[in-house]
Amino acid sequence: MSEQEHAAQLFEELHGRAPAGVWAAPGRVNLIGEHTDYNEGFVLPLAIRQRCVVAAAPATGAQSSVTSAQRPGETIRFTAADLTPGAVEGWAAYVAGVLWALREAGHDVGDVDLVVDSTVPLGASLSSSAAIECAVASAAAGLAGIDLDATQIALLAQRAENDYVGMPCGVMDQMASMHGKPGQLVFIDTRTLDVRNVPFDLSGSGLALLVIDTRAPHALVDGEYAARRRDCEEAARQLGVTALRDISGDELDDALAKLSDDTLRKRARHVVTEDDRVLTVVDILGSGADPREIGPLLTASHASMRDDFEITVPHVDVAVDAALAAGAVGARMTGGGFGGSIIALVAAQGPAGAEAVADAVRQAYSERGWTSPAPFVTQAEQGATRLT
Ligand code: GAF
Repeated sequence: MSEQEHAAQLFEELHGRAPAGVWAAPGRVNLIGEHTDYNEGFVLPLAIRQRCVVAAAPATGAQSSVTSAQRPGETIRFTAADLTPGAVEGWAAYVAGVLWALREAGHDVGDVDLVVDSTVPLGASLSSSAAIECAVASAAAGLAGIDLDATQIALLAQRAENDYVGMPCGVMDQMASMHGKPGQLVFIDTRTLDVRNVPFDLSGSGLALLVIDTRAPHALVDGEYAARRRDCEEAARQLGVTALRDISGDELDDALAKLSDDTLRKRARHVVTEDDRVLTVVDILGSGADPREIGPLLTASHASMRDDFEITVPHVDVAVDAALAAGAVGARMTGGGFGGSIIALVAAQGPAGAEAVADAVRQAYSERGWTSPAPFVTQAEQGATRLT
């Protein structure tokens, strides 16, 4: 049974009628450009196969209802018109937050019955939250007949996460989930919100993109994320620029000399060099050169996150080192940090292929007595869409 059939069936069981429609939005991996989005810089994510599916219909009762296929038996209810931040907590806050954000933006969204079913793993830095937000926003807008483009939905989803859930994320994850295309990266200028798709089909070059969910325990993620964001804003303030995006690689040394302490210097160096790496990767892939050429840039991005932005943890560093030692062309942590997943650009097959690299990481974890990681090969997939 397909995902949409599964979500629709569960909807029918719960509500005694068919849903009016089924929508889906995927998670993402970020190829490169980490913690650059809230610095108004550049990011280069791709949508992945794992996604959140939402079966939806206008509510028949006086309230909205939300049920997750991952938590059957638990239905959360609220009234859309009465929503305020904090009123709904836990996983359902991502859903309530989207309805709240739509209404705050002046859209006449009424109460809805929703069944959500997600294959995006939680806590793996693969944007399970953006997937549910974008799927619910697409469904709610679709049901109400509100015509919003992909970027408008991404911004509303981000608002839900910032102001309802309380996580001060940038806009990358929601934009990736909305704008993903099969075989294409989503190159985003987060200042202008211009989006350009960059071809990313590795099959012709004998390569694969391996994702390894380290399953490392996450701790203090939101607090550390907010702290990094504050450091970057303080560095920009001291440099007299709107955002670190405004410092070019050529100006970096002069800029670093003006900052008040080493922590701010390290944070700024990561962001400025990471923006440059994104642009170089876009040039390489856009020119049709061998994708292997991006490998060293991925690995340099990881070193920058480890040493300057200080957002990696031992599980992540061990996975990257083991992947490189096993012959990966490049490897880096992906996402916000402090755990989650790594990506490795690897040969599709052979002694340094995806299987061998995944095995090497499993072996490194087993030697340390750590929970076995969860590897999978991914490619660029379709962004949010209406399924039925
Ligand atoms: C998280 C955030 F949600 C994104 O906006 C981005 O900042 C990312 O961390 C780091 O690049 O996924």
